[in-house]
Amino acid sequence: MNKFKRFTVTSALPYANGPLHIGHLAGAYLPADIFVRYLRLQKKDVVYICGSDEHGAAITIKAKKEDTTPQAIIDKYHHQIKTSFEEFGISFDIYHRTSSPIHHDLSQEFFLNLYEKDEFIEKFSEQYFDEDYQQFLADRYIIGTCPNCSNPNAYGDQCENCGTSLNPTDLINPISTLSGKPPILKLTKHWFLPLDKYQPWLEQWIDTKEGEWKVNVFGQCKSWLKSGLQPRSMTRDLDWGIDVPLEEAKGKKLYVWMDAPIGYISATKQWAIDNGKDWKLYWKKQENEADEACLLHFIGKDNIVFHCIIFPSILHAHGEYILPQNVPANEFLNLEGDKLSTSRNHAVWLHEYLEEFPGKQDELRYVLTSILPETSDSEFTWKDYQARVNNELADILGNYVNRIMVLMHKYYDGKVEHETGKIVLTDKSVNTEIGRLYDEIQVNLEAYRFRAALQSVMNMARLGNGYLTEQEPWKKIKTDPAQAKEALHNGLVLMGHLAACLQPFLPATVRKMVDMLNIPFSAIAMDAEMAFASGHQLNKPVILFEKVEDEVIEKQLQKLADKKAATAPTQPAIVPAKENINYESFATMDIRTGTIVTAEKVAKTKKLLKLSIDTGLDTRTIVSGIAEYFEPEAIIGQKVSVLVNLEPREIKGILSQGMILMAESADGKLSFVVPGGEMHNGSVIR
Ligand code: B3M
Ligand code: ZN
Repeated sequence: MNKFKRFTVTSALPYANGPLHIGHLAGAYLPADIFVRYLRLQKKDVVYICGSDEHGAAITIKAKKEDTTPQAIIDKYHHQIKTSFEEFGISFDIYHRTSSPIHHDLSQEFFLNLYEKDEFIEKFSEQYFDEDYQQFLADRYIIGTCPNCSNPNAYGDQCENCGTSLNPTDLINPISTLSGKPPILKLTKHWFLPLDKYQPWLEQWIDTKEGEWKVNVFGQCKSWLKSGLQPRSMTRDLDWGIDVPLEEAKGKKLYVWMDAPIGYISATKQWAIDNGKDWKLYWKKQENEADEACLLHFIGKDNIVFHCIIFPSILHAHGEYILPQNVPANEFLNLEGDKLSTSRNHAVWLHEYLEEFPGKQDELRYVLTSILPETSDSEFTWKDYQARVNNELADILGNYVNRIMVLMHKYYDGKVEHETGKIVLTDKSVNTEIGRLYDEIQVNLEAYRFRAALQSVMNMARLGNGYLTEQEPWKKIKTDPAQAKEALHNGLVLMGHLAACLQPFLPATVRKMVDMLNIPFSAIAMDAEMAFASGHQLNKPVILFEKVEDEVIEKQLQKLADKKAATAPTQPAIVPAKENINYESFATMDIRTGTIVTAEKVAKTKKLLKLSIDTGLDTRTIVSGIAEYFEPEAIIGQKVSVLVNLEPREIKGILSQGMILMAESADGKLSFVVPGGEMHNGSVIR
């Protein structure tokens, strides 16, 4: 990190098809904002880039749903998202949009650059086409049964059930989401990026990142490479997006994942124009490698392949651009025991939070930073929000600041006075501990461990509280006033350090602290000496954090419950009965009781668990699509019913021998089917 003087930091461009929720913040925005604020404190030259992703089926499908135009959708959500980010305090240098002409131009320039180098494979292939709508069916325009896991609602580009990435032609029984009818096949020409050709280069490059990139990111790249990369089409037959700049490609658009990452560059260009900068310094290779910028992409885990494989391939093929130094992707944030879901309205929406909790941005920043899904999925609950605000922000940080400020005013009318002309920290052990915490904060921040870094800052507040309790200036003021004064002065300097270290995390709180201290921001710069001149007058204390009352939390929980009720089907949708079968057919099924002995997630999938089951007959492996509902550790020892004579099937390279019976509720919740009484493994169910 230290070898770089210039940084280009990006956060994933949100699709302008809906508002932001706390999952977005915890994935790609809050960590980046903390990091960028830290870099700025280090006096690095940094540009922090973001903007709306305004192309692709995500936009057009939303437009259709709301019975309006794609343009209306992106205008509506771009402004809403931009405002929410601003109010929340995400400190982008620019929040741009991919519908801008500068972006269209640059994307076409990239395409032509690769085209002229003969990088693309031009291929005619048969693609699905909706005859009623006279439209090719790319990505989310087509659903069908996943060839891998039999999920009947897999998309043309990905099955969300098992995580496999697909081509529309992989789907079994494909259906157009436009007309609801089976599509026909029609010949069409597309331009493919030869990822297979770049594979050796990618392997070499990714290998240099071992140990530097997060394990989850590095591991996912390696496994993609291991299964072998295929050419990927960079063009689409769509009517919304950036025109493919070729005469023979009239009517075709660029694939949204080709243009969106270029959005980082076009946004930088716009920022450079607005601010009299040279954008090339932030993106292009330099004569001297030491002058090159450090490019960092903050994203959620579902975007890893695009930022670590596809976009780097495009940059590499172009040749003039730097590559990402790191891609610190986060895992997912859950909410109250359930996945965040836009369609089910199970979310804490940022614009609603800002409205209902005015002035409490830092409370949310604090709670989310404390639970960032840095290495595994994590969970937001309102009770935890309340506990962290009350017991940590208010009782530790707020309390410390308040004690210092109140006592300084009570005893000295808020005036700092010392015969040496200034006050500095005189307590050696406190001083040493602060130094150690500074190091800890720095090391953790530079390793993208924001949770740990914030903990270290809070430990500084704890240190202060401990010091005050030990010094008891409120007693010493009578017995040893000089000592009392020194203790409070030390405490005041510590408060200055605390403000300095909080800057990347809680900017609004720091503003209030700096106000109380009545000092300029430059006094809490990372390299500033923390001291107060004799005669300095402090301002009156203000309360930093109010406690969150139970009613507030109840209200939020009720709101989530109401939303759930509103989106849930009013009556449980009862699946229609199947046709009758005879007893013989039923009797061919051999169903037994068993016990789950081991359980683990199947790598690269969201929904699959690999189980070993004691069936009474043997202990066998079964792959089951229940990972979203059950933690592997939690179901060991669980009694289950097993169809033991189901033909073995290979799923994700694992031979699955049988099937666990599950009950499924109308809203898709799963539970195990188990006999009521005590049954030994191998008992027959009939
Ligand atoms: N809009 C996907 C997403 O929001 C996409 C990110 C683009 S980053 C260049 O998950
Ligand atoms: Zn699947």
